[in-house]
Amino acid sequence: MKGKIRLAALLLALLGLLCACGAREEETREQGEPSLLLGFSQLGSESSWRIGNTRDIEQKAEEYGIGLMMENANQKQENQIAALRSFIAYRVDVIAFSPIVEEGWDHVLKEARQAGIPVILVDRDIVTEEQDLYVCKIGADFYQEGFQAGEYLRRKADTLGKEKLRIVEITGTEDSTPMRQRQAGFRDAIAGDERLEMLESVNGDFLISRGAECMRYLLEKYGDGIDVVYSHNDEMTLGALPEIERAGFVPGKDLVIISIDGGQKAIDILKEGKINCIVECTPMLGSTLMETALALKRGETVERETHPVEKVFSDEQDLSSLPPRGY
Ligand code: GYE
Repeated sequence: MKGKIRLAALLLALLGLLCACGAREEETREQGEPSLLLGFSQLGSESSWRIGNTRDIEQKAEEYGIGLMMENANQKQENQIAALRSFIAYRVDVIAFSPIVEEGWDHVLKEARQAGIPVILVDRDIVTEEQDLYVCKIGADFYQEGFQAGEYLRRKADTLGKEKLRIVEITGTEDSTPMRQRQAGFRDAIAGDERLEMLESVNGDFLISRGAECMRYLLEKYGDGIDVVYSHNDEMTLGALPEIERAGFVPGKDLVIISIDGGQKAIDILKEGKINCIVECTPMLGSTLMETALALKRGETVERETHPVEKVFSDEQDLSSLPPRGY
């Protein structure tokens, strides 16, 4: 008798589970939007940009009524790949991720394609021969950011009336899209300008601590022979500034400081005159991500690339009325 009761209970539980799964498929929200489960692999928490990006995605998922499975990879590609595999196993409706580096994604993205789960690249890009491994990319035009940084420096050289400006570069994570493209854009913008000479490029991995280490190394090597610091993000700039002051130089005056991101802390320092130019890179990609995921769920086609509009803030402008940055 007991065996029969247990079997009946098991069958009931199984039936309930099947109904629930079926329910997730058919469940729709009041506005008639389909229910949607989004798996998002975030690469880490290395900067205020990244933390702002994570917060924005969480907030917008809530606003749009989208189920969000967020995994933080703590700067490790293998953790991102494991997260993507878990999203596939869970059969999420859409996968999105911010690839820490550009190479090494084909295998796991082929598994997502095999499972019929669309993939959205957020913030950064990948390099692949198979363009159908992802549906679209939402994020900044990093080449343009680098180009704008170079354009600013050419204007600054005019203002300073200098015949020679010697530049050091502190780059972001090796082989990441922002590192490769911010470097390329900057070099293309200054190419042919005899006044502007690249001394050396060192990798600071988008981290405050590494930005400080890089600046210490460069100051020990070049001393007062550095005229410009081009840093790929605010965190590394914030690490470099105290080292410049410790060496007896005034950032923003003895050395031109150019940064990228535009978080509140760096903007405040720009207003103080210790940074000369910040190229904006907004982390607020959540709304576009949610709208794109919902469009895919509805079976609509979406733009292949979506770039946010971004500004340049510098000592050429009156920044007193700049609203709070939110990251
Ligand atoms: O510039 C930096 C973050 O991928 C645009 O990554 C992002 C970059 C950003 O660590 O602060």
